[in-house]
Amino acid sequence: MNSVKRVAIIGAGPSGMAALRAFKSAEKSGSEIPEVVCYEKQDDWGGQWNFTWRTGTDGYGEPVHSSMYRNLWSNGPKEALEFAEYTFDEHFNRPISSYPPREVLWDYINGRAVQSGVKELVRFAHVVRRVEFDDETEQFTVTVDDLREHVTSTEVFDEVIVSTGHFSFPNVPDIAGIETFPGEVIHAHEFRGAERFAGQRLLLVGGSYSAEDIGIQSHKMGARHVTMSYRSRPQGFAWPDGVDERPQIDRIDGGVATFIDGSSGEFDAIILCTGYLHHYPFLPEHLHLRSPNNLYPGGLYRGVTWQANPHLHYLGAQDQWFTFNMFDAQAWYVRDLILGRAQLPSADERAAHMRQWADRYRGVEDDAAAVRFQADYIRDLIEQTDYPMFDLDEVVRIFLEWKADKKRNILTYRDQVYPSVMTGTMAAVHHTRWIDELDDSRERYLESQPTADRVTS
Ligand code: FAD
Ligand code: NA7
Repeated sequence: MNSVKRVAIIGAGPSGMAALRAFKSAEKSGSEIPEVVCYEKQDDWGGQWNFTWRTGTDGYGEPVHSSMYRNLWSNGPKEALEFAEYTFDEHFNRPISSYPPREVLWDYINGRAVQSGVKELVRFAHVVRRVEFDDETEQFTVTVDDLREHVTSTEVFDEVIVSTGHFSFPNVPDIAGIETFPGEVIHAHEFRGAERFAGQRLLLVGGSYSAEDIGIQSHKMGARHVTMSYRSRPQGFAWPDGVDERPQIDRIDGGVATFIDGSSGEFDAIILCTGYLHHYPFLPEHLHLRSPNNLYPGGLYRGVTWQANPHLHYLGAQDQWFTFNMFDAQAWYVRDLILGRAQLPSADERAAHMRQWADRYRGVEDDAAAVRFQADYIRDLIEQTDYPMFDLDEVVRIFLEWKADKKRNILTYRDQVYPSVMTGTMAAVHHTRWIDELDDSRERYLESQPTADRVTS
């Protein structure tokens, strides 16, 4: 019998890549590491950042994973997501702006993973179909389809890390009368670019990041009018002319939507920006996380380890203020549990720890408290491992400045710059304002960028 522990990582997006890097870094520092296999259903890594023009199904007939669109620029400052042990300075060798476009962030994630030499651990175009746990052997059987060779195989693992993300399976509510709408109805998951909505009256359903960003992207690309319909509370930004917010839709009759305040409007297209489902079709119900999109999903000790079966771990399952460096903090901790460097407390102790954090989360009342909650959560993780601690309070400060910049002007916040928490380097002011830039490519972005003082809105 094979005595080396085997670990399966499912998904090679930023979270899975963080797990790969975590194991490599332990190996580099002289630790013996388990046999690690990462299954990725796409041909390349990067998860959401691996852009595809496709919608619906991919070239293998699998559900398209990424919800990103061509013109996406980071929606938060890069200084808040920077890896503590692979900085933007190290990757780009010069200051870049605070809100890079998608391709540039992919380049950064890819750069670190390539530097770690972990590509050979990933089986690309391999989709995980089923994960089962045997209570007697305390091992998982993982069933995988090789999408290129059309071969199904099963392998046995001691630990499974689920890093398949939770912004891929659309939450699609029914809306009274929507079947009578003559125009196009899509979910944000299928939105790839706003050019085709130029001249149109758009109705976006939802009041969070997707509605906000698809709304202003569409405005930038010449939509005639954008209305966003919120369920709980308006986003409350100072929207430019041609963009407004209304409460929830009461009903739709043909091209006309009526809102619950009695107002109505005529629209050409509807985009449902109504969020995503935690959906893990390869997991049986007893291992399957079910949660709304929030900062402390139930059932996960320290936000990562499945309480009912601590050989199963989830990375990146939270709603995300922090992203890449939070995935690192989680990955380093899970790695240390698996290596035995960190001790897993008893089930009762874990439950008490989860209760304490869940109670605290219930007390979170506004965005500032939410950011602090996630910062403290990350601090708690990093304190358990050798991941470099960084100034989380400074990241919180940057997040709050970002929020204030957005309030001041939703169209110029991406022109602002912040200092790196890791290196102190001040970001460069981008050569072109976000609202004027129509070429989002890496090449265009990296054209010479003068460093200048902070842009004022
Ligand atoms: P994902 O990136 O979703 O990666 C999961 C991986 O798992 C994918 O590669 C997928 O192919 C693979 N996979 C799924 N199922 C299987 C299976 N059964 N078998 C094998 N492989 C599988 N974050 C930011 O920091 N800044 C932003 O500006 C930002 N913008 C965003 C915009 C959109 C539209 C969305 C949806 C998200 C955005 N995010 C942003 C958050 C984003 O979720 C994270 O940055 C990050 O991509 C999450 O990484 P992940 O690895 O957890 O999941
Ligand atoms: P979010 O942040 O989960 O938000 C989903 C939004 O959809 C939120 O405003 C919800 O309203 C709204 N929603 C959900 N169901 C309905 C129904 N039935 N009717 C009306 N509105 C509804 O998802 P996003 O896509 O915006 O963002 C996800 C990630 O993608 C994020 O991390 C970004 O980085 C990009 P609520 O406020 O709950 O009342």
